[in-house]
Amino acid sequence: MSTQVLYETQGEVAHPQSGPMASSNTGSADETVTRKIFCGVCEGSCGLEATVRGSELLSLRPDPDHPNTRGFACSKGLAFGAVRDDPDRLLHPLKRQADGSFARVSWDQALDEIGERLRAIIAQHGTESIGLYQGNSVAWNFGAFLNLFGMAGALKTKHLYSAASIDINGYWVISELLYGSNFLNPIPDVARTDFMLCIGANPAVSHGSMANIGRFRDTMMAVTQRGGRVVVVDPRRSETASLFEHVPIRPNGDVWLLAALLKVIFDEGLADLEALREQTAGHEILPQLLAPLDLSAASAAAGIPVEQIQQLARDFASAPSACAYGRCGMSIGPFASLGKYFLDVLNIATGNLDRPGGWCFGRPFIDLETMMHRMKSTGYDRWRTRVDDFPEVAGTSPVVSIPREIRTPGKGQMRAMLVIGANPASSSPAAGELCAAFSELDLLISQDVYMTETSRLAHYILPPTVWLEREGFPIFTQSHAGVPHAQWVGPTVPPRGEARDDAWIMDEISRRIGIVPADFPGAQLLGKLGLRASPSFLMDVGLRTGPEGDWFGLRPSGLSRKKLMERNGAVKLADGVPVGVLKKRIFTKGGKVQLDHALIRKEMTRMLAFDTTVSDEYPLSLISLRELRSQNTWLHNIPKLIAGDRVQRLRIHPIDAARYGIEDGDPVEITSRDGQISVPAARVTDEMMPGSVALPHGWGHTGGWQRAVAVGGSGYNALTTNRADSTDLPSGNATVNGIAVRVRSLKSFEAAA
Ligand SMILES: Nc1nc2c(c(=O)[nH]1)N[C@H]1C(S)=C(S)[C@@H](COP(=O)(O)OP(=O)(O)OC[C@H]3O[C@@H](n4cnc5c(=O)[nH]c(N)nc54)[C@H](O)[C@@H]3O)O[C@H]1N2
Ligand SMILES: Nc1nc2c(c(=O)[nH]1)N[C@H]1C(S)=C(S)[C@@H](COP(=O)(O)OP(=O)(O)OC[C@H]3O[C@@H](n4cnc5c(=O)[nH]c(N)nc54)[C@H](O)[C@@H]3O)O[C@H]1N2
Ligand code: SF4
Ligand SMILES: [Mo]
Repeated sequence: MSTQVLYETQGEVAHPQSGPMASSNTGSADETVTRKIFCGVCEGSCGLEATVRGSELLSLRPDPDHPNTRGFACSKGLAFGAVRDDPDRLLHPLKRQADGSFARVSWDQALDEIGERLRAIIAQHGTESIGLYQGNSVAWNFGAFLNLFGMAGALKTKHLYSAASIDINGYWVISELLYGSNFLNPIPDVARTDFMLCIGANPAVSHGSMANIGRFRDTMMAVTQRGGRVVVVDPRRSETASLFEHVPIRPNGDVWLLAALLKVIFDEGLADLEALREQTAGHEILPQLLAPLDLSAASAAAGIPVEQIQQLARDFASAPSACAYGRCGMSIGPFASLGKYFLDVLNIATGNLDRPGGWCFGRPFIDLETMMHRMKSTGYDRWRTRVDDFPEVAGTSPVVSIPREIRTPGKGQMRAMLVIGANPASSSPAAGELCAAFSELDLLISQDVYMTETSRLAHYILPPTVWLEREGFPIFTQSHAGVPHAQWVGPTVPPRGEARDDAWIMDEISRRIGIVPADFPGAQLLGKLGLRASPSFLMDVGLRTGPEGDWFGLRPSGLSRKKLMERNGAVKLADGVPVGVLKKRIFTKGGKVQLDHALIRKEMTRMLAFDTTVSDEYPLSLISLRELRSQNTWLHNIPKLIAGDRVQRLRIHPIDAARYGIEDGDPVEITSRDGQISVPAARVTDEMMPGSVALPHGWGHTGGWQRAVAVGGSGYNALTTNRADSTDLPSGNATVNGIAVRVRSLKSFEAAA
């Protein structure tokens, strides 16, 4: 039966075989046009100006008129043309041959064969044997995002995995408990705050995560310029910490610090009880929860003197406005969920929730939080995973479980996996074990721009468009923008080669296994009748019937996809984040933040019993480090981004370097309980807190990205574990931070060789 698409998507019309280029963003062959777009590499979502002639991208520059980023963009976004035009980019579907090499095949052949193999697996083992893996890049492709959750829903598989479970699952859990939705996450109102406490985040390099504060670094600088304070808590004097007051902390000590700050606040009567009564339910739990905490034990675990913790608590509580913000440094350790709970409680208990300069809810232009809540696509612990008994988080299972889900026989054993825009062979814990398990699957498919450490293991590699080549709106960051705005753009340039939108690829695979990649009531039935709603149709309806929408003409000043796509640039919705919207935004009983949960009490007990002593065998604590010109495991193939003497370096304090016989520049061996790697060079620097060492993740490439392979290095995640009991238990989020290691110099071995 031929299928009718209710509404044309740019993604679909942009494919050469399925119609002419009908995009408002693409110029004709000889015309030079400049389009205002946004970058789809990281959560900065920076406004860019692209100059295009035909299919040629002439330049990318920061957009000075973008309401949020106001003329800022980083080297990665500006260099992205080189990714689009990378000679190593995959431009045709590839199929693995018997000898392990890959051969080019047509889309029809790849998709038909994949369909056939999936149907056979489903016939034998059921749809619950099919796995899906969502990588970071899916967060910049609304069509892929919707189709992915749609496919998982239609297949009724629990094998939906997300890179979020090596990143932010703890945040999803706490947001569900406190505010009633995984995806309703307050952001720091940096632009108006008097005091910013920045814990385990390095926005001067990362440009922010779960907080899309345009010109993040400058906005933080402005806090101190107007007489406020910024305190950065980090084991390393990071690029951000070096600009402000720095409080060094032992890796994974944050949960102790945050609990201790709250204890001081309650013990000294500094809590805003009125705010707690007005905005929350169950706040009585807090003093009880904190009673057994011993400040000196917390101080030892965090490596911060008691007096300093007390002073910080008093200063934060007495600031006219304050926000505590935390990111990766406190979300990829063993108490990520409890730490995030305390972070939010610190904001709430000091009267800073939903107040100017505090911890605020953003203003998305498409209210996805409400849409997803209504469709019940958010939640926590509605079911448990088969092997490890992890609670589900937003419909996903944690990546740590993948090898066990592949290897444990029984109903629901995973047999096939579609990996979309992820490189788990490098980014996931115990990466070596994951690769071995992947090779045991009946079918592994990878949608990736490159032949990466992961896609080279696949039976089929399917080449996606990059963000410059497809329609988009900032689906993931629109709720987190410091300056709320709306933007929706068509493809800037046509796809290279045979690259296709990830969403299209998923849709084609879905068709071949007889499902509609949609998870709303009636979607499968409508699909059988030949009706499929495209992601852009669904999102447009969401926009038009939402708070900023045009209500199909009833509110002429409102927004629609068409209006936004016709406009060259983003629309500013407000000067800053809204305040006083708590009751309107949250989904919990009585519009109150729910603070009392059995889970939190249990986690507190676990934390108090946790062994924080340093082992003699593995005396150092390894943390991850992000660099300006990397993006997790990719972008190392771009000459401009890898220029200079860039190699993977282990940072170590001079005291530790002397103790372990390491000199600046030495190659080093790093050993953990779970693995051993060597990295090209040490950087001896007092920016590290003694006892901790830092290493960028996502290096040590194999596969077809030749320059990336040539720069060497090793995968950080050979040192990490996927043991279920090593995770942040409530969320199953992997612990890849604060890994106990020992190090030694390899210089003498090199010299001898
Ligand atoms: N240039 C660049 N930008 C990126 C990325 C990238 O790879 N490169 N990745 C993107 C992604 S996926 C994300 S999630 C965001 C992350 O955004 P951020 O979290 O802001 O970035 P990180 O560099 O991971 O910052 C974590 C900081 O925590 C510190 N830290 C490590 N361990 C601890 C600890 O136990 N406690 C405390 N308090 N601090 C600790 C580290 O030293 C580091 O400075 O960045 C995004 N932006
Ligand atoms: N040790 C350690 N491990 C970590 C972290 C850490 O700090 N330390 N950080 C964690 C974090 S925060 C994250 S978010 C994860 C990231 O985990 P992943 O998502 O697995 O890693 P990325 O490197 O972001 O992978 C992106 C992949 O998508 C491909 N790609 C780019 N654009 C597109 C596209 O449009 N479509 C498709 N189909 N593919 C595309 C790239 O080529 C690349 O292979 O890693 C986690 N792992
Ligand atoms: S900060 Fe992120 S979004 Fe902004 S230009 Fe750089 S890579 Fe792109
Ligand atoms: Mo991330």
